[in-house]
Amino acid sequence: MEIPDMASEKHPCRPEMFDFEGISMTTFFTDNWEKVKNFQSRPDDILIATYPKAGTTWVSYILDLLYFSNDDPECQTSQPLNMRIPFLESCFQEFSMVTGTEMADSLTTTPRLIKTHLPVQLVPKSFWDQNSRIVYVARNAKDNAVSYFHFDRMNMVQPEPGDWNHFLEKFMKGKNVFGPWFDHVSGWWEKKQTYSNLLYLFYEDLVEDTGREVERLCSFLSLSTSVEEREKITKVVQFDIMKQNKMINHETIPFMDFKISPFMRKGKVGDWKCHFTVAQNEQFDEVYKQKMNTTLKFRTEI
Ligand code: PPS
Repeated sequence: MEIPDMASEKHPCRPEMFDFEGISMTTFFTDNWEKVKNFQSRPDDILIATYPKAGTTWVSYILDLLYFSNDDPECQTSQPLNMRIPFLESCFQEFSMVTGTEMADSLTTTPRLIKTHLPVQLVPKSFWDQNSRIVYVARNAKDNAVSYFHFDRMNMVQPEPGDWNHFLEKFMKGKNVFGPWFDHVSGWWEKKQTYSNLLYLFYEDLVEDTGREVERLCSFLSLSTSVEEREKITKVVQFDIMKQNKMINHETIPFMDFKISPFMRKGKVGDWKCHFTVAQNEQFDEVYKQKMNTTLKFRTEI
């Protein structure tokens, strides 16, 4: 099957958004919904859950290395990460890609690492029933919004973002694919209070001290990875090295246009300062105060 060339800024195939269970979605994440909803998790599965652009790929790669670098180093240099870690709700069949559920069902690894951007209330029930382990990664709203804006510019299967001001308005209203950032990060934070198999990580902590966060992951997952191995992993998951790694940097994905923006773009905390005007920042802070009535605290600079 021929893969359509999606690398054009004004591509007619950019999807419409619609309301799905109270969340803005595109058909790429709802077309396979019955199978997603009824997905059978296993007790040893590890679900990597994030709002888009919060550090999914980073933590996915760290987990992949922690579990599989000794068993199958060849796989890591020959198979893109997105072929090894299924994106549960994804359904890009028109690009000859198997659905996330099919890929997860056919995974032979133990554990299975599975990625999702679903808000907590839409996660398939079996993950809770099986008491699967979950790693959630959250990123401060301002940097998350900037990263999402550039992603929507370069990813032709995302809705057209418009200009930065338009996108930011949409972000504040929670009208992005996978819904409001505010509800996503706080919904998962609330869940953590009652579900002990959930580790809640912050992108800013990963940038500040990657090695410490790798150690935190090992401790949560009861992994006895040696200090040497952890140090090795910490080195290869640094931004500049990951950016050069074709198996990780998403270069193999047909609908992303790297001429517009790379997937591994800046990898910084505080890049929002290069995008927000003073007025936008004040308005954003006001909206943030209204929507974030929670104990959850983020750092917008480190
Ligand atoms: S996605 O599409 O939702 O899976 O994207 P996701 O992987 O969650 O987020 C992409 C952003 O994470 C940055 N990133 C990193 N930053 C620092 N260090 C490392 N190693 C790293 N790996 C990925 C990536 O650059 C995107 O952020 P921005 O701000 O756009 O650069």
